Amino acid sequence: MKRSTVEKSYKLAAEAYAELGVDTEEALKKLAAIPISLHCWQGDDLAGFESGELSGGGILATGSYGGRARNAEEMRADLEEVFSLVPGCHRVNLHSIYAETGGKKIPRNELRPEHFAGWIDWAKAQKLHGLDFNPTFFSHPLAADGFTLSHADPAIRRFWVEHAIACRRIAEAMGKKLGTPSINNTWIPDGFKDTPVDRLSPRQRLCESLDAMLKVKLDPKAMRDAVESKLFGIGSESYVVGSHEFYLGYALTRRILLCMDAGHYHPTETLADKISSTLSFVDELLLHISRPVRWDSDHVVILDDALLATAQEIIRGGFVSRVHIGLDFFDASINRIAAMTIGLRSMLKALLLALLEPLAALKKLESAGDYTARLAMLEELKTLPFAAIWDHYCARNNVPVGKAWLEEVRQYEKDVLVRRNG
Ligand code: RNT
Ligand code: ZN
Repeated sequence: MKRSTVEKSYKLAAEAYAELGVDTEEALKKLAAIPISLHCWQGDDLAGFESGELSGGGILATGSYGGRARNAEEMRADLEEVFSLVPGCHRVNLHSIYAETGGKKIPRNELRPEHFAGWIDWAKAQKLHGLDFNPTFFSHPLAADGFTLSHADPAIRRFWVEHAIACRRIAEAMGKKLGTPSINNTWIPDGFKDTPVDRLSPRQRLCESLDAMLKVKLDPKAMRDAVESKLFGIGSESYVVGSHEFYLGYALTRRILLCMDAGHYHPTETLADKISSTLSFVDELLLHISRPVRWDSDHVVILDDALLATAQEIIRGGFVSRVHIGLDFFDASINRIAAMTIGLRSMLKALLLALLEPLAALKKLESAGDYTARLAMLEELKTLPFAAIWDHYCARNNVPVGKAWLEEVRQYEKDVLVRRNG
């Protein structure tokens, strides 16, 4: 689209919003201040650099699209490409399996910040908003029987507690070097395929392990802990140790962050409704924005009703400073750069749509009991000229407007991705 068309459309659209009392410039300013944490693992289908098999907890990338990143250089180049197609300043979310160990096999409980120096230097050079982190409790021989921090064997538990502590220190180093707290998120695959008899003991062991992990006091300005629950996984259909209730209680009593993943609840539950409930008690949340299709399928995030409702809750509730937004999906059946770009752009569109609501007016209607007008307004808002505001935001951030980003991805695919074999 011609730049002059984008600007003309923006002017008209801004007038339409202004009629409702919405200041589009204000909305764009607010949007620019919301960083999204882009998960690196869409870039390589969660393979990591340890040369191990992906396994555990039913997380599985399906598809065989060519060109996945095979090492840190390739992954960083791909991420740079994504960020060149998306407006704003964002974060990257790493797992411990993305350590750079110079070809040496470092046991996970011995990982150190130096193994992430390449990532930290890159994040600084790229002027990223920051880095986030995750210990990796899957794709490992000591996780092969489906238990890690809640394992009945104390030696295996100990190994994973040491890994957890090692990762917390790495997150702290990231946060210190980059000047923004790194959120270190703990998700474990632990659970039973079939009906357990003793549901309590694994949870007691998990609690002890987490307490041992948190005993090491680190600088909250540099790192924060989050815990992520799950309902079930492949191989843990009947029982998951780290359930929602377990971690809600844990996060509350230990004053750490609760991580909620959109795919980790019963299919008719919505993440959106959980935000104000949990924030009534926990200080901060980490969200894993995903798209469950019939199950926790981790499809690429798109601008659907669920995403919009989540964004609306964050904005309407005034929760921007207490909600950390991370993406979590992995689809190996399409171009991975496109997958990340679609996910990031969709998240930003949802936030912008939410920021463009005439919130005070809507609240007024609600408190006056005028539910007729509330419904009417919410429906009218859906067809306001949102696209013109979004296009203008992309143009002024010097990223492609509309579908033009896809041409750049196609070019990158031709120049870079097809040369990768595997
Ligand atoms: C798995 C969780 C978890 C992972 C990542 C890779 O069900 O959603 O967040 O997707 O840690
Ligand atoms: Zn998740």
